[in-house]
Amino acid sequence: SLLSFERKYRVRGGTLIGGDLFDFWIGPFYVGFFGVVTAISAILGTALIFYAASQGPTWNPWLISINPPDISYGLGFAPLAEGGFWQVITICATVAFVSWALREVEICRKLGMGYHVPVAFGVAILAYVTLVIFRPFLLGAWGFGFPYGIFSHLDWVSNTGYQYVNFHYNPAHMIAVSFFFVTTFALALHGALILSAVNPKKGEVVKTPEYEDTFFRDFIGYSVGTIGIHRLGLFLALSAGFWSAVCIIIAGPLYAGGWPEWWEWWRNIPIWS
Ligand code: BCL
Ligand code: UQ2
Repeated sequence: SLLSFERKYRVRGGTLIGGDLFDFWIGPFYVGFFGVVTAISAILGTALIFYAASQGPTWNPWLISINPPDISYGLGFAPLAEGGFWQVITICATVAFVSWALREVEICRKLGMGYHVPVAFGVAILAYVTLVIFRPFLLGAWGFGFPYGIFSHLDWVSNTGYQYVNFHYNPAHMIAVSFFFVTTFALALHGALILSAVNPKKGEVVKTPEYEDTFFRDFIGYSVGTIGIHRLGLFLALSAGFWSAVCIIIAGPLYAGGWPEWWEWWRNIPIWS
């Protein structure tokens, strides 16, 4: 059912395509052209996952795996049972993710808001298409994509990592991992600070944002500010996803050796060599 304030935000317009045709809600959900596209591609993709699984050797959820084609198929289409399912599922997933982002754009436009949410989701989509489309394309075979399975994708990450000897030495992987860690640090600081201000002793009133600023000025001489922490958090999180995409796109297409040896140039700098 509709919350009291929702009615006035259910505004017409802002659609990118389809005009008024899909400009309606089903219960709490905005539909839109891209809602229809997402629904069709997500349902089709999910159905194909179940059908492909039914053709496989197991129903054990940990072991089900829908694999990309053999490398020998290159960038061509493979028969359904030999990686074709993976190819069609990848198309369905990409269409579903992109149309989900565009549906977010339409909702932003209706509400006159910034595009921060779809931009942020766009970075997650970038990481995904880098793994299953851009990198396999640059390497010349869809077979370089990761398999859709719980254990099998873990095996893929491990095998792909060891193919470059020690993936921890991949400089972009270092940056991505560091951004993931700093993101959790920043969110822990922020969550803790907010809760500390809004959970006063019994009988006391909630503390204002000035208290939050003052805490950090007393503590480390600097406060990033209440809007600043949200800008910082978004930057850190998007950087984590962005550098993840970079770390995998360079592994193979740009540099095929082991990552530990990549650092030779650094070890050979005259200052310390
Ligand atoms: Mg590593 C990648 C961390 C050790 C090999 N590694 C990553 C990165 C991340 C990371 C930086 C994965 C996140 C990512 O891409 O997000 N690795 C990491 C850490 C360690 C580590 C912290 C550690 O040791 C402490 N890695 C190692 C070891 C190697 C190794 C040394 C193996 C031996 N690592 C690799 C390889 C890869 C990584 C190989 C990668 O390929 C991967 C990477 O960078 O990929 C880009 C990005 C986010 C996504 C891709 C998610 C996209 C989501 C989509 C758009 C939406 C999904 C919707 C969903 C289907 C809907 C469901 C509906 C719900 C049910 C409602
Ligand atoms: C802050 C602030 C908030 C916050 C946090 C800080 C009042 C409610 C967490 C403190 C954050 C700083 C100093 C940045 C730390 C830097 C990194 C890279 C983690 O000042 O303003 O708003 O939530």
